[in-house]
Amino acid sequence: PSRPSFIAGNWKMNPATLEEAVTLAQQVRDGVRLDSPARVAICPPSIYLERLDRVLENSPIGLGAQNLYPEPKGAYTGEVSAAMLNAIGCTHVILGHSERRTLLGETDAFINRKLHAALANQALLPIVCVGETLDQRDAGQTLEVVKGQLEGSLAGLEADQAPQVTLAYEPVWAIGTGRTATPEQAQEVHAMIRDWLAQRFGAAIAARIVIQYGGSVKPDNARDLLAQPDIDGALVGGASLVAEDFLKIVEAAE
Ligand code: G2H
Repeated sequence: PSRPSFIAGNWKMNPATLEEAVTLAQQVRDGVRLDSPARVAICPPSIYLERLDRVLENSPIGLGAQNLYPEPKGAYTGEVSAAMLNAIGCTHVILGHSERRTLLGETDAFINRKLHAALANQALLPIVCVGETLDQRDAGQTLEVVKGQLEGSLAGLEADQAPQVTLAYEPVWAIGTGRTATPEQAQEVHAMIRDWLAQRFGAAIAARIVIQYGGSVKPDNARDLLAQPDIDGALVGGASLVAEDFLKIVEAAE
């Protein structure tokens, strides 16, 4: 398929100090080949973004935030807008991560507002996360849950905007648990997501949309996951905090 591989590091609330964050970003920057066919981004805590934008200057590595607030400015204590992220050099933003859905009560409707805020701000490319819990999988509801999340979080998205969106399928039961979906389990859901996208936007557009897998991606399982026809990249949590591991996952995508 004519889709680039895209590996993004979701640093979550790590590392603990700015100094460590700078070192990690430098190691990633220096380790990714300039001519790498894979797209690469790191998504550090928002407080580190401005500093790390300087580290990544003149490198092909994207800089992503982990969240935004869908209004341009105003009385939203603790929040940050799409334009603010853009102004300090962000190229990407993760939206609707399951940790935010669970710990902070984010709904598909709220994620959808964030999606439109990111896209209205031309240069901020959203990574929209979806995925089922273990109870939902065991109850045979995986496909219906993921479809519901796609419908809600991508509501109102126009076909011409759709290729700017990256989707990340992250089964909640595989996140940070060391329990990865098998390549076949992941591929099954990725194929369903691609079908849904084809029905919604047409097959040609669906074929261009990058779908990442996330959930305990490590150097030793990345290659098999990425070999699946509809797995176009990875959203990497824990392993993105060790430059050597993250770079091995990037290599697996090349
Ligand atoms: C899933 C993933 C990154 P981890 O949340 O978004 O984290 O690789 O640690 O499971």
